[in-house]
Amino acid sequence: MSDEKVTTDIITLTRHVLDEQRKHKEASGELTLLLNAVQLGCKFVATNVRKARLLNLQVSFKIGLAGASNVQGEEQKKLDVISNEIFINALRSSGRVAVMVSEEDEQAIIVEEGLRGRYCVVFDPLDGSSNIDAGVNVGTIFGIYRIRPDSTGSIEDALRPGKEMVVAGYCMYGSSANMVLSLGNGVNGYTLDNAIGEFILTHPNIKIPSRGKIYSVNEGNSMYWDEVCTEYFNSMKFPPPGKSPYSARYIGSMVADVHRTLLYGGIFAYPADKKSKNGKLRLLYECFPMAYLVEQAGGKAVNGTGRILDIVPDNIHARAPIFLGSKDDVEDWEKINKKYS
Ligand code: AHM
Ligand code: MG
Repeated sequence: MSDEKVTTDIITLTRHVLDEQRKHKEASGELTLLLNAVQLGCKFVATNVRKARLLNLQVSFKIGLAGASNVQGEEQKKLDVISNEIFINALRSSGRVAVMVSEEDEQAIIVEEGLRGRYCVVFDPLDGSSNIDAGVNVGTIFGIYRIRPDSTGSIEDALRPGKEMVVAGYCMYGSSANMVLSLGNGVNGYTLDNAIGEFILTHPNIKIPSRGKIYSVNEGNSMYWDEVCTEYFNSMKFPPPGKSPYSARYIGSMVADVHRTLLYGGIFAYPADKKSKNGKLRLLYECFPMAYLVEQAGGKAVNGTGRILDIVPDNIHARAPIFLGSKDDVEDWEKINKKYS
């Protein structure tokens, strides 16, 4: 035997969720089974993202191009299409899901009767996939509602404010796969240990700093901004004497930009502007889960008129402007917004 110490008592995501549920409420095990399906989906997508990246280094075609053929001359499916199929299959076969809403599908998916459970899952299977060829981190974003007591599963179960979600999370596929999850009592981060195929608790109780030093927005849109955004982001770049300006960081992949914001603080924004009247990001499976995580970590997430999580979506692919991150930074934006409204 070598002298290397082996940790024999690790906290896996499943163990942690069961422990937390026991502390806070009755654990029925239903949600744990559903989360196992989510974990399976994330592990499977992580493997495919890694494979596709490797393939991209080996051959000269772009992995993001549908219709390109691989070395065997077979048709390549786009990675976001594959990821969507992976999630739909994992969720459906768990027997715990009644309704699914995916960014990739125009219509909500109602699970057939024999397999139908009591949850509604909204997800973006592979967000940020447009810049995947550059090796940028991408991720899966998801939110889970319990279906309404009188429902057997319909689109109405998804058209509810984000504050009614019972779980929100994302998995970021980078040098490792990182799952960040909230069941409504704080936020925890888990890292996939490829050797044993389990997510291990590595970032317990994530708290977002109350003020950060970073702003994150697509400044290429600044010619379309209104006076609120112009004044706010100028105030970060040209602070009063004695204060340092903020740093700019914008990856263009929401999971990566929000992950950094959760860990380091600051503000991430995708505002409405003259070109995109409702912003770009989708409420159900982009804004809601991220707003939920940020609030659970002690931060704020607003859209311009109020809290993101209070919005009642009028369609499953509705968009909303979003400003999220450190409490003080978001409140500074709200102050300027109030001045102009
Ligand atoms: P997608 O769902 O088509 O991948 O688009 C969402 C992505 C987010 O990850 C990111 O925050 C945003 O689009 C970036 O948009 P832009 O390139 O306009 O700055
Ligand atoms: Mg997306």
